[in-house]
Amino acid sequence: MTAPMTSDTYTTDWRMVHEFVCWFGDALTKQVEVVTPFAPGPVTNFTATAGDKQIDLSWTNPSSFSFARTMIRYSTSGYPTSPTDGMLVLDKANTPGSNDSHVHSNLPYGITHYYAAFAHDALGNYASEVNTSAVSLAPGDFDSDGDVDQEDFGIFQACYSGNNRPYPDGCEHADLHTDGDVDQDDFAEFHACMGGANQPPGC
Ligand SMILES: [Ca+2]
Ligand SMILES: [Ca+2]
Repeated sequence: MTAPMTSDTYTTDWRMVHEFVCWFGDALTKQVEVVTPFAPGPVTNFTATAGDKQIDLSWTNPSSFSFARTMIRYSTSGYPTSPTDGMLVLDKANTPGSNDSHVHSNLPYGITHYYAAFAHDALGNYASEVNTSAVSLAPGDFDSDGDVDQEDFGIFQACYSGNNRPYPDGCEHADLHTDGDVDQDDFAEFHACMGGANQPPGC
């Protein structure tokens, strides 16, 4: 018997059934009280880190025993204010107290993304929301100022390692081809994104 979703006192009649067909014997009436469990605590350490047309999200799930999943929603006009506001990023099951992460990808660049995380139990009781935000970057905009210009090219040159050679620490964004080096392939992608100072990126 599955409890109704709404907390209340319910009256149930119980009878025996023979061969799954014929009811027999007296009915036994029982009152069943369905209570609402406490919502889990909110997520903690909710952070958004900007990347190339993506935003990396990470958070820690609450240690509450009733915790079942974390729902993350977003909007580009302001923080979602409820579990039905904004657009869904994910609704992900995990264990209480676990660390979790997600890459929100294929985003338009240069736009602030406002996130709200709602931990909840299996019955849809939501914790208070936790917010974070980040601006998605254009590929090649290494100094995060909205353009791809000579200053970014200077950073690219400092990161240049050559074919099949590992790039220096802190240069992962310059590996536009994401193959472990910063070489001619990455330059081709960088060059396609160059739009000049204070201009929209070309990619
Ligand atoms: Ca730039
Ligand atoms: Ca590369």
